[in-house]
Formats: sequence, structure tokens, C-alpha cells
Amino acid sequence: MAIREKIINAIIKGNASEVKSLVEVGLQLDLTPREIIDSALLPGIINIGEKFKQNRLLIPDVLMASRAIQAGFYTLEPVMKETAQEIGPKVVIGTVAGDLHDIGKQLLVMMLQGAGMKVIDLGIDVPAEVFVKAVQEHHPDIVGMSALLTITMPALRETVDALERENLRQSVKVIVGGSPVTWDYAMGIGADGYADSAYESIGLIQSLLR
Ligand code: B1M
Repeated sequence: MAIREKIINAIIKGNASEVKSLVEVGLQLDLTPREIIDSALLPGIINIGEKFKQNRLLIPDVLMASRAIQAGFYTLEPVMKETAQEIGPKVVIGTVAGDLHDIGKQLLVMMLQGAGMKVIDLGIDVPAEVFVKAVQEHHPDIVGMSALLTITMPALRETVDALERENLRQSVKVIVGGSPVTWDYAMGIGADGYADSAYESIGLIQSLLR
């Protein structure tokens, strides 16, 4: 069985230590982090997402699979950081209040770091006040927010409004993303940009700061 299938199977089984070892093997076989992400880690979580949607998996199974995919990301992180220079823009990132989804945001953090950006990751379930405080403290060029649930999308607007209230809105560009979010929604809440994927957000940030 090819390494990518082995990684996908280990994700489906929720076996974090096996995913970690297989990702290490992938790197030894000269696969790039991006090849491992695109051909194994993301297909693994998409497979889990489909089964979850069809009620063929329970939340604990999804949680185990998520931990397994995160183990894969953590294994790749140092390799991606090695080539990064951190001379690019400063980006504050978080998943909005009420939302615990971490994987897409984590991928975004890794991609941006890989592209040489300095990333301050506020984590998940981040209230608007915490984004505001981070902007006051770190003076970033970009604030990036992720929302994965329809019910947490309003928190994107609340954060944009909070930045406006604190007179910080003009000092940063705000970008948003996450599967239920669209470009139209982003424009409607007063964000500066929307990216469909972590990869796209690199180009988006570069074009917003040009
Ligand atoms: Co949740 N969940 N979940 N879940 N979960 C979804 C999102 C859902 C679509 C599943 C479904 O029903 N089909 C659904 C949301 C429906 C909706 O509201 N539209 C859902 C639900 C309902 C729930 C709960 C409410 C379930 C429950 O309790 N009954 C609950 C909510 C908890 C909470 O947040 N308060 C819940 C819980 C969980 C787990 C904890 C079990 C787990 C998360 C674990 C973790 O993250 N540590 C989980 C998971 C794993 C999923 C699915 C299966 C996978 C999400 C994921 O990681 N995708 C998901 C189904 C699915 O997506 N197919 C689902 C992979 C990731 C790489 O993609 O995050 O979309 P994504 O990121 C993409 C892009 O969106 C983009 O870049 C990434 C790719 O390059 N992107 C950005 C993301 N953020 C960006 C920001 C940007 C730019 C791009 O700029 C700033």
C-alpha cells in the first residue's frame, strides 16, 4: 500500500502515533510537506467529514481522527518553519467565539508561516475582545478569522465591529474564511478579503498589502 493510503487509513482509525510515524516516513521518501498535506492529510479529513455527514461516525470518532491529522500537521510544522524567514507581514489569526474547529486554522497558520509571515495564533473560541487586544498589543498587518459553523458566522461581523469601535479597523486588513463563509458574506460584514483555502490566503494577503 502506498504511503498516502496508509496515512489516510491511520487517520480513519484515529491513530495519531501511526500518522506521525507515517508522515516521518513520507518525509524520508522525499515527499514535500505540501504533497503530504494534499495527498494524505486533507483527503483523510474529507473522508471523515463525509462519514460524519452521513451519520456513519460519532463525534468521538471525528475527534480521534482530528487528533490524528493534527499529529500529522505537528510533524510537518518544523520542516515548514525551517525554510520560513519570518520577514513578511504580521498576521493575527483565530477561530471565532463559540467555534472549536481547529484544523483549517492550523493549516492556515502553517501555510502562512511557510510563506515567511509572522503568525500570532490566538487559538479557537476567540472572543472579539481578544482579537481587539491582540491588535493593540501586536500591531499586525492582517487579522484572519475562521468560522466553520453557520451559527458562529455572526461572530465574524461582531469582531469587525469591535475593531471599528476601538478605532483599529483602519490599521489592519481583515480576512475571513471557513467552509460556510463566502466572498459575498465577507464583503457584507465589512471584511477586506475572503479566501477559499489556506493556500489562497497567501496570495490574498500579498495582494491586500501591495
Ligand atoms: Co464539526 N461540523 N461540529 N467537528 N466538523 C462541521 C464543520 C460540519 C460541516 C459537519 C456536518 O454536519 N457536515 C458541521 C457544521 C454545519 C454548519 O454549521 N454549517 C459541524 C457541526 C454541526 C459540529 C457540531 C455542532 C457537532 C455537534 O456537536 N453536534 C460541533 C460544534 C463544536 C463547536 O465548534 N462549538 C462540531 C464538533 C466537531 C469536532 C470537535 C468533533 C471536530 C473538530 C476538531 C478540531 O478541529 N480539533 C469536527 C470536525 C473535524 C468537523 C469536520 C468533519 C471537518 C472540519 C475540518 O477540519 N475540515 C466538518 C465537516 C467537513 O468540513 N466536511 C465539521 C478540514 C479543514 C482543512 O477544512 O476547516 O474548512 P476547513 O478549512 C479550509 C477552508 O475552509 C479554509 O482553509 C482550509 C483549507 O485550506 N479556511 C480559511 C478555513 N479558515 C480560513 C480562514 C481564512 C482563509 C481560509 O482566512 C482567515
